[in-house]
Amino acid sequence: MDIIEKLEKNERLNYEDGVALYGLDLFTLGHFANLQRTKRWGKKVYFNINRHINPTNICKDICKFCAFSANRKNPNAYKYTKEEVLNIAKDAYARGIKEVHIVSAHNKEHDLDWYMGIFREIREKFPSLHIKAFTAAEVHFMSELHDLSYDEVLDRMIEAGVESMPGGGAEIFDEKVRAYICKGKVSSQNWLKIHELWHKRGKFSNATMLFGHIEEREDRIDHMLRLREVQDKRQGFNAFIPLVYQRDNNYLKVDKFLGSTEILKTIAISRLMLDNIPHIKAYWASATLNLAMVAQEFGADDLDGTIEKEAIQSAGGAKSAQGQALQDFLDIIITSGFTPVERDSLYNELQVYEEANSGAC
Ligand code: V47
Repeated sequence: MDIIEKLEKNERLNYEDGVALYGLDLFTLGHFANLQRTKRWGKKVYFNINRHINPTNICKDICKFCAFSANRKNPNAYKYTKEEVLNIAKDAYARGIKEVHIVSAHNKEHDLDWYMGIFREIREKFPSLHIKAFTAAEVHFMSELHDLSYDEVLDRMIEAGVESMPGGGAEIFDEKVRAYICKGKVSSQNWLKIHELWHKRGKFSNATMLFGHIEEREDRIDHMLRLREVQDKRQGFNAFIPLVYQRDNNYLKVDKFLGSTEILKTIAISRLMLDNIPHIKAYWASATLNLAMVAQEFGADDLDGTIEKEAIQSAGGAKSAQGQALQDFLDIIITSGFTPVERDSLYNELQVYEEANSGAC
């Protein structure tokens, strides 16, 4: 059966199909990805009102692609105090922010107790603020630092009030590429295992993929399929987030950068390959806001959120440092023909913004 026939019959796609999808033209891919997106979500596009907090950029690991961590190209090392993190959360809460997304570099001066103390205090003082925190790479780092099993670290997170896990640290699962771009970081197998253990506890998480550097198209399909296999077991991934590689201020030499077509194709293909992950996020901070708007036509149904302060993509050159003002965000979504839906961190709908109440023209 050829690939178009499989798409028309809505059959599950295998590795060879995934690679073959890249051979289709963008509009054919967009047509099929949009059918799937529309079948599930119609014209709705999800976002939340969130605040990213990155307590330190001092990291024991040296990932070649990372411009966020302090190094020779980024001499501005910082380390927040516990009070500083709590004040950011307090201020966010007072302004109606619903989620804090807390991820950090791997720094042994900020140990597990330090973070758990912060999470516990946020939980006690601001009980309606959802805590999305600790990537699988951080769980791995903490397990090595304290000689704890992954189970023990995850249980401590839950006990301290962490409600969901972000999808960072996945990068690219192919072992050869991974060894080149982020040697020493959590292995692919362990990244997947940590999320599986989290899902076993009835908890939800996200999954990212860093693309547009030295990986091949085949590696992206392999990455998606490894996630699909885990997802088949417990449906614990809420969203897949393809992160477009930002090229500035780092140690990964890449001559050829992705154009919009390849980015949109990859988003559309992820919608088609990941038939069991409900949400595909066009992360505007890495894809740019305008391309994220177009990506809504190519399978994406989620835009992350207003973010407020973005430190990782912007360190690599993205124009995302100040986040998005809510009204601007709503207006651009509505004028691009979609219905913004504010969601909570677990995708429960909080408010549907129809044109009438947005102020867009
Ligand atoms: O894991 C680092 C990536 C990730 C660069 O779960 C880079 O909802 C592009 O995971 N170019 C952290 N990307 C961000 C992340 C995330 C973001 C938004 C939402 C969620 C979620 C998760 O940023 C890292 C790494 O893959 N990253 N450097 C770079 N130069």
